[in-house]
Amino acid sequence: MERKSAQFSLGEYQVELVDLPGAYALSPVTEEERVVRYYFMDDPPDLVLNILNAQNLYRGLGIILQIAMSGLPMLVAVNMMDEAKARGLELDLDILSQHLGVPMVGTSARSGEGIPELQEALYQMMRYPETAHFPHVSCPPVLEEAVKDLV
Ligand SMILES: Nc1nc2c(ncn2[C@@H]2O[C@H](COP(=O)(O)OP(=O)(O)OP(=O)(O)O)[C@@H](O)[C@H]2O)c(=O)[nH]1
Ligand SMILES: [Mg+2]
Repeated sequence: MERKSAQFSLGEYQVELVDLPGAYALSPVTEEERVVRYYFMDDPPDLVLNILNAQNLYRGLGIILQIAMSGLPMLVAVNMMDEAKARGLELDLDILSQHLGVPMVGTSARSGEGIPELQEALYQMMRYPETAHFPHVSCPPVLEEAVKDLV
């Protein structure tokens, strides 16, 4: 499985971008998931740029939560916005981002739309890493109560 990387500068930072295979979970079921999981464990990146497909955002929700809960800072790019719009899909990423507690930017890699905003969001997260926070995920009340008893 190929792992390509590229370098670019962003403001005062020199960034190494490593492209990992497409995965929808960190549970090592598929080969892609195994590669991503062990990459994150063995050599944790400073930041994860999680690129999802706007046409099938639901499928990406699981990995958003898994990466966020692993504690790695993450920026989500919702790509293929051009195709999604052409199909009449309307996505309110600001609302979704607020609900999940995870930063999200809409992009179209083909047209370049949203790429400056993505770069800006990336820069802000590198410049102010302390603003990275955990997602708003809660367990069912029964579990929340049980966990309270443990700590
Ligand atoms: N219309 C449109 N096509 C896109 C966009 N981004 C990528 N594509 C196309 O989608 C196809 C797949 O792109 P890849 O970059 O290989 O996707 P990937 O997610 O890395 O795929 P895997 O590594 O196999 O998981 C290519 O033909 C791209 O040109 C986009 O924003 N809009
Ligand atoms: Mg790829």
